[in-house]
Amino acid sequence: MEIIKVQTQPFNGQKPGTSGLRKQVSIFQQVHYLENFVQSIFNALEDFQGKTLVLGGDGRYHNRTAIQVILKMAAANGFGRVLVGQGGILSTPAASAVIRKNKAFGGIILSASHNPGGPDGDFGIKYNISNGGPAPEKVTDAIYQITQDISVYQSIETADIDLDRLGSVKMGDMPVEVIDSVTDYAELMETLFDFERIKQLFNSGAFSMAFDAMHAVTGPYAKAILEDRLGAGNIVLNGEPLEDFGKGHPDPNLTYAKELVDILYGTNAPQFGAASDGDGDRNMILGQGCFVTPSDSLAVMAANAHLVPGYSQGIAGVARSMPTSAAVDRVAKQLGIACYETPTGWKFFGNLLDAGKVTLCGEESFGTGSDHVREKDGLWAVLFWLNILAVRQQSVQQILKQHWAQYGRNFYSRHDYENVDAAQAKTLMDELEAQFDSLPGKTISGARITFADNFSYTDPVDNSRSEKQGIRIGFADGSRIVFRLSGTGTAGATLRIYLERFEANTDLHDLDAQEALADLIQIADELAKVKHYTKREQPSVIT
Ligand code: VG1
Ligand code: CO
Repeated sequence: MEIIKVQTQPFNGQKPGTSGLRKQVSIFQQVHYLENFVQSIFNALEDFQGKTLVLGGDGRYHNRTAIQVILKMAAANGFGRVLVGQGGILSTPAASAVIRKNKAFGGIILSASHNPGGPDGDFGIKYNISNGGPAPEKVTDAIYQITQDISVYQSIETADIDLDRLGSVKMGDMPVEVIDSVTDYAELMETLFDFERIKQLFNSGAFSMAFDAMHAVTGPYAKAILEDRLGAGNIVLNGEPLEDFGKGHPDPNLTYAKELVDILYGTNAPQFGAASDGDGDRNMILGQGCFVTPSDSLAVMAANAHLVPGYSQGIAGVARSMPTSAAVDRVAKQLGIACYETPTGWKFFGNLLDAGKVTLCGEESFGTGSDHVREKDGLWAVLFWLNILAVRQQSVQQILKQHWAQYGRNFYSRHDYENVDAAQAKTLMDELEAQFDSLPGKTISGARITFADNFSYTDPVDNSRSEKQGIRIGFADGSRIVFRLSGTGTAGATLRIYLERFEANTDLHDLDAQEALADLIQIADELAKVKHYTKREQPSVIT
């Protein structure tokens, strides 16, 4: 095997964001762009010679091309073997499961998750470490440093391999195993959930569901698990993964998963609805005419974990990202377990999970997961809910209402202003920070501010510190407004405003969230001059 060394020059801006490096496809298609980043990953790692790398992606445009490039570079750089998903496909949680099961050195996941795909869409790449989780900041920082003065990468000249044929082949001298994308993952799910009971639920004749794969990666997984193993019937919509996701935006929320939302809110709606995102790590949970916010979903899961075989021994603790509502905190308190608050992004849960400090974790951005892998996991969340529904024999709405009655309701909403002017968005954030000293004690529209800060986090396991993770404004009644700029977008800036208010009074729990939060929405605009700086009258997406 002849290793070729290719001269190259650094590209600006190869800085991993909240979850890997995400850019427009056209940027990734520049000569050497992908190669530079991949070589920088390898250069940042130590002692991987002869070891196993896992490789796969969400099947979006450029996935197959990138996989062949990475296989050749992995061979040239001395990996012992690569496990690659058939057709280049591995959902993000499945990749995490495969890394863990095979005790691989790490994995490369090709995805821009919920961002649109296709030649005009986005592409992305991220590195996961041996625990199956996203590389922590010290690794992604090292990768970025290396991208800034890289001058050579290594590859081999050889024919592409057939990604569609299962089995072992060679890339140069390095064995490549094309593995079934679903098997390892589906087997793991069977160890966690009561498949027999869920099967009975589907067979009862009184229960049906709809699952929207949004033409993204979870189609094959949902068909194999829900339809084939659990006998759910023909319930998967948009189940064929397409390179451009059928020109859709594979983000499972009330705006982009409208087809599914219409079904669940329509006549003859099924009892349960769910959707997942581009790479299969997000989930949206719906009941008949009812939407479960991801923050509530995490809380309901924690409160009902004892009903699910994989968690019936009890959960060690829970964690949520800072902007996620405190609904799960209330459950943790009642269970007498710890609750951790981390910055946005799944990489911050890894240490807590590895140390056994938490079992369940989640983010308001439609992500929930547990210690079974080190990524958030869309289908896992759907199965968790199905298991709860099968045991409790109640509707989604009944479960949610009873939950609120017991714990109170954290009214919650996120307002996104997508693709606004980046400089204006930065000014908005800077001006908010400039007000920090004067805000505590101030009353706006009848609400008294008690604190204003920019969230920072010290990891309780390795003591690493992360600063400036989002501006928080807290009020005397416990309400919160959080302002953050997205770290996954590729065009302009995306401003996220997170709103939360606690309501103990059961009589008020049926209010619409936007109504219940109307005062806070108004205050957010006043404080940050949102309309002025975004030049928008309305958010682009409300969840
Ligand atoms: C968003 C979400 C964050 C999530 C991240 C990756 O990041 O807010 O909670 O972890 O996407 O999710 P940001 O920086 O744009 O707010 V995924 O499904 O896109 O990998
Ligand atoms: Co995702």
